[in-house]
Amino acid sequence: MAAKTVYLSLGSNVGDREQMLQAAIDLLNSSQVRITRVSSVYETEPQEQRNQRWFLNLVVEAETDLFPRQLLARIAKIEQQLGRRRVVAKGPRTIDIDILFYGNFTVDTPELTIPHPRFSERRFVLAPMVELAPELRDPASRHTMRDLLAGTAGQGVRKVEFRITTEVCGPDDAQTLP
Ligand code: PH2
Ligand code: MG
Ligand code: MG
Repeated sequence: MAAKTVYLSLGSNVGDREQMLQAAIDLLNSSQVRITRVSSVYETEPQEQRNQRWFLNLVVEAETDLFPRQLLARIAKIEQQLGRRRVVAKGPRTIDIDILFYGNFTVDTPELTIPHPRFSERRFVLAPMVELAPELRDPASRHTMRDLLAGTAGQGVRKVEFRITTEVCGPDDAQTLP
């Protein structure tokens, strides 16, 4: 099977949030998940479960040969390595890695739903997504990321200076982000 382009949402609101995002990206970037681009880092108001610390969020674009369930298993392992404990649903976490898109595919099983079921309501997902792929269309609704972002005004989201450093895998060779 040809490699698929995937978009993942990362978030942290416990401990050293920058360091958690950096560590998660370092663990993700491997022969089977090749990170191609990383958005800016955003500090974001907690959604849904609102009484908790603000998050740092970003989105990565990657190429992968893994099937969706294999990718999910890889992600669960990384979350565990970084000390994730499932205590409160949607509550504080050292790291959360969610699959937003997997090529143009949709997946709907008890373990996994792609596109992510709540991405279109979340400015903390759409602001970094628009940076990477403004014209990408949700394979279900066919709306672009840019159009969906406009529907989430009012949720606190601001870009922060912190920059992730990673080996990004270009079409031919690897390069280091500035
Ligand atoms: N994740 C949630 C619930 N709420 N809010 C923000 N700002 N960022 C998140 O990553 C987040 C959230 C459940 O995964
Ligand atoms: Mg999540
Ligand atoms: Mg999750």
